[in-house]
Amino acid sequence: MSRRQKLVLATHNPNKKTEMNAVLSDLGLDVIGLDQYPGIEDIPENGTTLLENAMIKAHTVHLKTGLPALSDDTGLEVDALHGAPGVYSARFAGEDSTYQDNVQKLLSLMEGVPKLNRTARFRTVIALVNGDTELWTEGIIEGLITCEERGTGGFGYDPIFEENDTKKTFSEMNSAEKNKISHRALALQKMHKELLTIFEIKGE
Ligand code: ITT
Repeated sequence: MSRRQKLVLATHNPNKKTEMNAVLSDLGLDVIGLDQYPGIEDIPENGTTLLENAMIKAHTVHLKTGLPALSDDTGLEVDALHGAPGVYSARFAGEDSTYQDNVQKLLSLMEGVPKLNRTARFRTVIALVNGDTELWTEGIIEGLITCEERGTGGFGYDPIFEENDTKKTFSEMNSAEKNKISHRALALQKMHKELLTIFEIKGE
């Protein structure tokens, strides 16, 4: 049996889980997914901010597992749409919408919008809940909404988000490239430092 300290990732999204694991792998923790807790079904995200939703997910999973729980809530904020879809990114095109439905809805709302006004950002809030400990970090990356999908990697809105420095969409990057600079990676890098202290992990 593993004697490593356990950390449970409070997400049902397998893409997020893979990206979170990539940044956390060097901590030496036993990182567990919700697949090991089939009793925990979709958690209602009825908050009005990313932070509220991240806290709801981390608290729910901590309560049900008794383990330190790490959650992620992410939104794409498009300036021409006054910050939409934001906290509603997962269900932008409706309650059961697919990634493709959401991408198509966004592209059609942005039809005719000039490049100058296609600015957008991904924002991720990562929350950790364990007993009395409750903390969160944020990561933001700026870019533009493209006029059509580009690339094959990633998930969600990745094919239509062109990152400012590289001019590549997240779907045109391989996973190592995305995991170095993404909103999620930035939030996780900050959380990584907190985890070192909380779990009393000795750095090199
Ligand atoms: P959990 O709540 O179980 O973690 P979720 O997919 O419902 O998973 P969110 O509530 O945070 O996650 O929804 C955010 C949506 O934003 C998600 O469904 C994707 O469409 C999109 N998204 C999140 N991270 C993304 C990323 O790194 N690249 C592209 N799109 C992303």
